[in-house]
Amino acid sequence: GLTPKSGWPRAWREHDLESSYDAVIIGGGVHGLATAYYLARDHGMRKVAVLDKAYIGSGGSGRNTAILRSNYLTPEGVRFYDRSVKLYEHLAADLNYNVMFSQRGHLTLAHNDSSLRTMHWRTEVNKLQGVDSSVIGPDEIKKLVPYLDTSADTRYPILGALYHPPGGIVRHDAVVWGYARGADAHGVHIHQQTEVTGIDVSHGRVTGVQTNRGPISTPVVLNATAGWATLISDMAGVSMPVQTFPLQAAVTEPVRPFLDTVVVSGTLHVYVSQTDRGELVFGASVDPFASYSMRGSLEFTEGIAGHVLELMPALHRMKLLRQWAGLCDMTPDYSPIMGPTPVEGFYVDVGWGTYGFKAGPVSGEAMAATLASGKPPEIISAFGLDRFTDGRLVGEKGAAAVGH
Ligand code: PYC
Repeated sequence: GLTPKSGWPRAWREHDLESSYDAVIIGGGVHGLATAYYLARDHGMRKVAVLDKAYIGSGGSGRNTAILRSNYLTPEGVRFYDRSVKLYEHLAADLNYNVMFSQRGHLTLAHNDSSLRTMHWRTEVNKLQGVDSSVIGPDEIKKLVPYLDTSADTRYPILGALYHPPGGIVRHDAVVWGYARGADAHGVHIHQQTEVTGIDVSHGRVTGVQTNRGPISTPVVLNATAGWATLISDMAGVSMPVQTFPLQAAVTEPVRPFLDTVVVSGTLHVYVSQTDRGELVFGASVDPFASYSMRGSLEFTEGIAGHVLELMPALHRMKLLRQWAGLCDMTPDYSPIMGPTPVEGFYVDVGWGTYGFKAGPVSGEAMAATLASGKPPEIISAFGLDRFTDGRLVGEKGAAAVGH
């Protein structure tokens, strides 16, 4: 039988807060932890602190529906997310931590001609970037997901789907814990329960941060928060074109495995996948009003249940186990904001809307390179804050999960 084992090493250690660090990363989600990991591993910067006002993975990294994919609409977006999928493919080996990435395929259903047109558009952009996507018809969809109602006389008939075989799901907590353990092993200090209350700026450059545990002096600060992106950036005097909305999700009781692809319907504002435990995970688009609330609502539950049943009527007896919400920082073009800001030494990795978790590895890799050299690498050059003043938006609305 199982006997408790004593003397296991802690996956990451606790440290006293030092009075200075070479870099301070605000936000202990997958983005902040991955940045710290790659900074220490690839750039030799080890005097790095990751601060989280709660516990690591308590924000968007622990609240998302763990879907990975790279079937975006813009070439910049496809290249970026494809790098993330590739990093995820090797993450378990890199971190020596089982992140349970299951590349089970991802279907985005089209219920009308304009959606189908967008799916064709995405397919062509994906293929040009070397990403595996194609448009398939109802018969092929039915073979992949026998429980889907593909008959022509439903209220929202399925005309076709964007099929993306490399997409899938991952165990999101494992990704957070794996990066935390890896960063710790490279000397990074992870400080939980450490809230940033101010950012010190002198003569246009960052000099430190104030926290509930005391001040830290540092020449480099990264805002890697979600939900608090604007509040943290405001502390440095940098305003962000971001509005924060809750996004709700839910899981059912576990049932035997029957759904081995991810199914998304933009028209019905719903996505569904089945975990290795057998639970169905459902998510919707963001709530229709800006808010910092993370409470669930009956309206969401009713809406999602109705929409799931439009797709898979056979699920009508399943019970929901629980629901929750996370905060999504939406930008005007549905792409993130990554890179330097007008305040020297103050960097951002924010504006992750409903698509941040899947970008954790590539963001960590790219932000680590940015923090180490002061210059964003090519893969994130399109996502700079200055695009909003220069009018170079990267419009991803047509591929950003479900309709917003
Ligand atoms: O972008 O794939 C996505 C997604 C799934 C859930 C929320 N966003």
